[in-house]
Amino acid sequence: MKKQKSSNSDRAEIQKPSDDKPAGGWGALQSTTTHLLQSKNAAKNIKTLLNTNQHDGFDCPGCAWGEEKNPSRIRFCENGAKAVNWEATSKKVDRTFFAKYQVSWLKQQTNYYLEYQGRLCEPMRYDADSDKYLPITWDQAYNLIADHLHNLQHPDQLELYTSGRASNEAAYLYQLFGRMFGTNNFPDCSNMCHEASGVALSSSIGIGKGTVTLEDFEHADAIFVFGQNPGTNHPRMLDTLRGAIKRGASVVIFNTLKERGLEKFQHPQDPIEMLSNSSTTMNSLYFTPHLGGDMAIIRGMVKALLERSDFTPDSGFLSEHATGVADYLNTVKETDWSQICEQSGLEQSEIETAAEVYAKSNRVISTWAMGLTQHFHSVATLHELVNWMALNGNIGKKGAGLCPVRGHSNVQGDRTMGINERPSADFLDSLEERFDFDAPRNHGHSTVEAIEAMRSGESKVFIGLGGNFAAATPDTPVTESALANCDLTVHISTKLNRSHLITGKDALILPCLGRTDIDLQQSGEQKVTVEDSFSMVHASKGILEPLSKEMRSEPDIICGIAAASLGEAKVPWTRLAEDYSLVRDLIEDTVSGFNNFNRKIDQPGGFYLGNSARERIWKTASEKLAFHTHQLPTEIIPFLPGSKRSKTTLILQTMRSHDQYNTTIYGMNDRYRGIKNERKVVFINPEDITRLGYEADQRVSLRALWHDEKVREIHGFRLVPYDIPIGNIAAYYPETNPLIPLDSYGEQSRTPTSKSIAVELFPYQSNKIV
Ligand SMILES: Nc1nc2c(c(=O)[nH]1)N[C@H]1C(S)=C(S)[C@@H](COP(=O)(O)OP(=O)(O)OC[C@H]3O[C@@H](n4cnc5c(=O)[nH]c(N)nc54)[C@H](O)[C@@H]3O)O[C@H]1N2
Ligand SMILES: Nc1nc2c(c(=O)[nH]1)N[C@H]1C(S)=C(S)[C@@H](COP(=O)(O)OP(=O)(O)OC[C@H]3O[C@@H](n4cnc5c(=O)[nH]c(N)nc54)[C@H](O)[C@@H]3O)O[C@H]1N2
Ligand SMILES: [Mo]
Repeated sequence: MKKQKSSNSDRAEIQKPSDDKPAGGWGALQSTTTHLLQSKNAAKNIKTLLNTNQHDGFDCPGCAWGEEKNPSRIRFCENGAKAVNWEATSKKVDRTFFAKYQVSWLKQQTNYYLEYQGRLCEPMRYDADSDKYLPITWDQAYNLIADHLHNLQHPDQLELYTSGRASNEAAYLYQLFGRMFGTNNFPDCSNMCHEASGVALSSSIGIGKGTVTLEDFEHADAIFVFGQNPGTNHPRMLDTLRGAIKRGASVVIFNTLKERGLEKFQHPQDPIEMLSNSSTTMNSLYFTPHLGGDMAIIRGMVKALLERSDFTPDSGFLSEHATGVADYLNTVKETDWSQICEQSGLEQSEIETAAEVYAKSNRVISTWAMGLTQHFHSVATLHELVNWMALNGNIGKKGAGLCPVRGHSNVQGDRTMGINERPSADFLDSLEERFDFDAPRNHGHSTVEAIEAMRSGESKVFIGLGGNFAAATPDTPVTESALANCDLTVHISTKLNRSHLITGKDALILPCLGRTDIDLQQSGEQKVTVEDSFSMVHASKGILEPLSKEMRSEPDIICGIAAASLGEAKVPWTRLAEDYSLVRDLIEDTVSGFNNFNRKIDQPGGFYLGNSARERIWKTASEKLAFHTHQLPTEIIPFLPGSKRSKTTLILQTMRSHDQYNTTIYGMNDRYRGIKNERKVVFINPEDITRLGYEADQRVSLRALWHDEKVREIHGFRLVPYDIPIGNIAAYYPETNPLIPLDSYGEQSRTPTSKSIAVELFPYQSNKIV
């Protein structure tokens, strides 16, 4: 029974952070110090931090934001420090650890507990009889994998997952191994992340990457930031935005939540701001639309622009470079303001104000992240965004352009290296020519398709190059049973996580070196390379002595698996593992933009890969920038029968706290949102709490609403009154992943709709499993 609620509105006060401090600043410094000291490895870790993102140091595993040119600056942020610290622990998960615990016991522990136990130190194989992981030698592990692969009826029964921390060298070897084995099954984290950006940008501008460089931010008149939370997820971006604001540029934010980093920011490396305890106000305009409302906002801005007497589209640019413009503008004219306002949740006047900033700015940059990419209509939204930006020629012009802000530090590089279930024919041609084999030409599986294939028994072996597949993917029980259905699961990992506990009939954990570790091979200490959000490729070299001699590098492990399974006749795997510069030679031979690769990575800051759209060369079918025209979606959540919708239906977004890195939980606080020592919270408008008959702080259960009859529920979440639009709620991932149906994914992108989940609340009964 729901509690009848009287007007107890004093309790339903909106959650305020415990202090009103700006993002960054003293709070960040204090938090960095705490994390350093807690790591029990302070001296080592301070040395490590000073080497983050420095020439001859390692690339920060935190995020994919680019590096400023000024070499004297310290180049880490609070959350980068947490990521580095987490990896550089002195705690070991070795055979003694595994001898103590059964897998069924470990399964009961939290994600935080599992990773906190330390670094994986030696290869382990699951033993079903004792329900424990037992040590195995590397050679035995490679041979076991080779045996399983030889037993497959078809190469497409193998799934090769990649998480975006893998270096270019590791990713290149991995895809080469998979394709020589005969499959394009390369599901990756990108399928759950910026896939919609890749799909939309490729079809609009002919390349699936952002067109700006970091320097463009110094010349922009206006920066529009859609659906991202840089204060937590890309803290170094705040520094860039702050610089723009200080020189008078406008920053316009669209975010369903008022994120503190986007409101106020104190720079931890600016002595004046720190001493005077002042901060920079981070935006000129801040709008809080409904989840999934951004396409309507952009449509509204274009409509407002067309209605302004002082704005005319850049007809020179459009006639020379674009197709489909008239169709699109007609559709905009036909779209009613009422639909735009209802869907976006913004007033017409608000959208007009935002459009005015665009009209008055010669150079506009747009940035975005998961708030745009994890919806049903994400590809359509990003097409709309490109159309709007192109209207004034804001692509391929200094100080202007498109900036999808990538997540994992090398997720963009992994795609460049061929981690792609739909590789281009050109890329396969060049592999075939260089290595003399027939590459598979059929499309492989994306993440959702891989889960479906393992679930049905069609795929039998899963190998994960990093990541935490079981926790990061949707419909958790379904994914877990899909993994458990495999004949063999293999995880190449730095830390123990949930995926290792969801074992196939046979299961291996292969411990690898991380970014911070020294990688010593036959030819000496190795470096690897990565590509940031701005297509800058640079080297990364670890500086810490590895915790165990039994850890191997990712390239070494991949070469070991490949040599055991394929032999060395066509590719000298063992030689490649001894000297990564040879891998870079192969990359140079087969991937465009990497001429003189080995030489170019020696220059400080690395080198720019280039971007055709930035040069106004459009590699689309029409060789023009293609305007794609879509109707606004009729529903933010389609496929939900009318009978399942009611006034109690809420739309849930799942997002990151300040103390997590995807499925890695560093701590239980979310400082900027005022949450302490807990993660099971639901951010909700106080009016919704009252309307639905609950009280602030009450614990509730959440049930997903979907077209099938499957029960998807999670229990025991505390209602936190928050400044969030009515009808919209927010909670943390991965605790919420059981609510996302496997077949709830974006049109064309197949990205799970992590920011658009229809749910209803129901009273929590404490006997429910939490
Ligand atoms: N410290 C840290 N850094 C990280 C990560 C991490 O977990 N921790 N993860 C990395 C990865 S892989 C990624 S992909 C990025 C993720 O970076 P973000 O995309 O910033 O991550 P989320 O936490 O998912 O935040 C989504 C933001 O979009 C807003 N939002 C959600 N839906 C909508 C919408 O429909 N419209 C609008 N306008 N806003 C919306 C939310 O309120 C929230 O502020 O960060 C990377 N960096
Ligand atoms: N509900 C919901 N689900 C989401 C999202 C969301 O916003 N909401 N976001 C999605 C997004 S954007 C992404 S990118 C995915 C992330 O999905 P993944 O990339 O699969 O997950 P991570 O949590 O980043 O992976 C963490 C694990 O990687 C391993 N690891 C860390 N460093 C290294 C390394 O250097 N090498 C190797 N081999 N292993 C390493 C560690 O064992 C650690 O446990 O999740 C997606 N899932
Ligand atoms: Mo991501």
